[in-house]
Amino acid sequence: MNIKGKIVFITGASSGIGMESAKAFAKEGCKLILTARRIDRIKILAAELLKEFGTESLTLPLDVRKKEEVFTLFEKLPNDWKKIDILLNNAGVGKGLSPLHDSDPEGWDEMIDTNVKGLLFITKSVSNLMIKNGSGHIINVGSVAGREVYPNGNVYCATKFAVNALTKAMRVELYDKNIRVTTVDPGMVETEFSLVRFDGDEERAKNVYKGMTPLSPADIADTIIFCATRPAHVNISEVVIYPSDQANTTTVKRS
Ligand code: NDP
Ligand code: 8X3
Repeated sequence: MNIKGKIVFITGASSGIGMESAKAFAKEGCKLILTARRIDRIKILAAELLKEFGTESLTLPLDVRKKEEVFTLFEKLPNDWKKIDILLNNAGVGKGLSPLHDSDPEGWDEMIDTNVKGLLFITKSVSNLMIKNGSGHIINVGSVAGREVYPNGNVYCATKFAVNALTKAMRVELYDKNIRVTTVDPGMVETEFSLVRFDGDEERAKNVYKGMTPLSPADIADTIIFCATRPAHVNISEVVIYPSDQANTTTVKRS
């Protein structure tokens, strides 16, 4: 399906998978609504995409955890940007990697508020617009952590299991409204994810990918574009994508 001219709303466009997906959708000729807390980054991205592909973008600062901020953003969206064709629910964080009994409840709040409640606030708003418009495609970025728990992943895994359940719920509630729902569930992808998870500890973040070849955010963006460009009668429901060096959440080949 040709998605040229379609409006794509992306959460977490300031880094990693969200940023690469923005580039990939721009290459397809889409119009973009780019959101994240780091507005400076998405403004630079929008300027680059305008120069390279002539992409029209709206850049909006947004913390998905803030319910009122999310709802107000959609109320204030200019009318010609309200026909959102594709939603990429990508914003997400991991905080810490230690047993539940040793981990910081503040990190739990951040993960639950961002990965689960943030996704809910955004989805409620966008799915109502899509229902009004009579069509749409919601693509959630889940994780293999939402399919298989690993030691010390506890709350992060729980949030991604929740995303998996919500994806299924959205599909049964929206399929008859001409809205497709997809989850793309990656294994290890080298982004700023580990840096954030380990509170800026670069050494520890680098070690996560030591001696193996992780996926790149562009690999995931490719997959997302594949899902978004299937003919209208095709819904890619779930994609699980691992690096070749990773067999499951605990089995990784390292040199
Ligand atoms: P990055 O840390 O590179 O990007 C995360 C993005 O989420 C940033 O753009 C960040 O923007 C945004 N974000 C975080 N918190 C908020 C918030 N409260 N409000 C709005 N935006 C927010 O990581 P990835 O690209 O790897 O992560 C993207 C998604 O992919 C996440 O959902 C993650 O769980 C998932 N994932 C990642 C994997 C990996 O190995 N990297 C594997 C499987 C899934 P800003 O800080 O500017 O607000
Ligand atoms: C993020 C990747 O493997 O640390 O979902 O859970 S992992």
